[in-house]
Formats: sequence, structure tokens, C-alpha cells
Amino acid sequence: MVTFVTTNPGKVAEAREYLADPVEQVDFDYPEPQADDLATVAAYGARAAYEHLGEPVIVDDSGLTIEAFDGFPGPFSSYVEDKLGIERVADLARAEDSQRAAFRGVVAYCDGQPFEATPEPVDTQRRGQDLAADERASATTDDQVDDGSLPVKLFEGVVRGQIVEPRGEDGFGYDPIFEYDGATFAEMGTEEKNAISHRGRALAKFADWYGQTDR
Ligand code: ITT
Ligand code: NA
Repeated sequence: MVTFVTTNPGKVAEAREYLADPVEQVDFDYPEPQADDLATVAAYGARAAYEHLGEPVIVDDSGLTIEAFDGFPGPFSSYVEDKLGIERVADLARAEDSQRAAFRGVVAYCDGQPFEATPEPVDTQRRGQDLAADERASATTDDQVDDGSLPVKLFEGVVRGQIVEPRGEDGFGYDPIFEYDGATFAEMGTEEKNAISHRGRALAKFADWYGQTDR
């Protein structure tokens, strides 16, 4: 059993589709620090969620980055979705002729116990021509944080795509304006999105590690 602490049922649906273990959602809005890297936010969240529940947890912190906007909205993705809305984000990208974007996500696991050193996680879903570059980008924060506070294990995923005018009904958040290989995430089923998305890649790494550990 995996306890996924998140307010976002869309994330849980994707984890349920992907993971062999049953996934329980705990709808707890843990505090998020102001930091501009997802790994820091996710590690902090995993500790806070573990301390709140006292049982093993995962959290997921994700964000959309638009290349020409120097990574905006990044850690402010949720705020920007609320205040501006995804149509206006798409309009901005079009007005600036800057469609290139990426989704990044970090799944963080905490059970209060330290981790043994493990080899580099393997991305089991090799697909897409830009995967080699994505994997290099991902490798930098696939790690454990052990800085004196509770140890946290991190699994990062990245997917590169294009910002387009909204299309499709499925998914959540920015899915209708994020296009990969001709289809938006909102035009894909959960399984299809998981096969290429930031979250799917992070979950693949988590599942690979979790399946091999006795925790
Ligand atoms: P929790 O923090 O409670 O898990 P949240 O929705 O606030 O839920 P984030 O802080 O990670 O999650 O949100 C980042 C923003 O990015 C938010 O606006 C999401 O809707 C959006 N987002 C995250 N993953 C996404 C995905 O796979 N597809 C589309 N939008 C996504
Ligand atoms: Na959040």
C-alpha cells in the first residue's frame, strides 16, 4: 500500500493506474516552502506529510516551465493556474512565439528511516527521441536528501513539449495546453499520458526502487 498525500485527485488517478500497489489518497495540504526547485519543495513536503501522518508517504511536486520565460511559472504553476488560467498562459506563449516548454515533477518518499545507497534508478519507459537528454536532466536530482533532518528519497521526471491552445477533455491542470508528439495531455488516456509524462517517469523510478526494497 502506498499513501499519497496530495490535494489533487488527478495525480492519484495517475498513480493508481501506474503502480501495482493499492494507492490511498490522504488529502492533506502540507506547507510548501518558497523555493525555486521542485526537489526542495517535494522533500520538505514529504517530511511534513510523514510527520503529520506517522506512516510512510509519497508526495508529488510538479510544475510547468516555459523556456522563453526563463522557467515561468515553475514553482508558481498552481498560483498562475488559479489567477491567470491556462488559456491566458497559452495566449502569452503564443504572443511571445515561445511554445517550447517542459513539465517537471518530483515524487518524494519518506518513512522516517535512512536509505542505503542505491544504483542509479532505471527509467523503464524508454520512448521519445529526446529521452536521452531528459534522462540526463532527470539524473541530477534523483537522489536522497540526508542533511540531518528526516531522510527523503527523490524520483524526478521531465517531459518536453509545446504550449498550444487548449484541446481535449481529460486530465487536469495544464493538460489541455501541453502538447507532446501531436496530442495534448488532455487528449490522452491516463495510461498513454503516464507512458511519457513527467509523473509517469517519476513513478516508474519510484516503482522500480519500491519493488526492490523491503520497506
Ligand atoms: P498537491 O500539492 O496537493 O499535490 P497541487 O495541484 O497543488 O496538489 P502542485 O503544487 O504540484 O500540485 O501543482 C502544480 C501545478 O501544476 C498545479 O496547477 C497543477 O494543476 C499543475 N500540474 C501538475 N501536474 C500536472 C499534470 O500532470 N498535468 C497538468 N497540470 C499539472
Ligand atoms: Na501544492
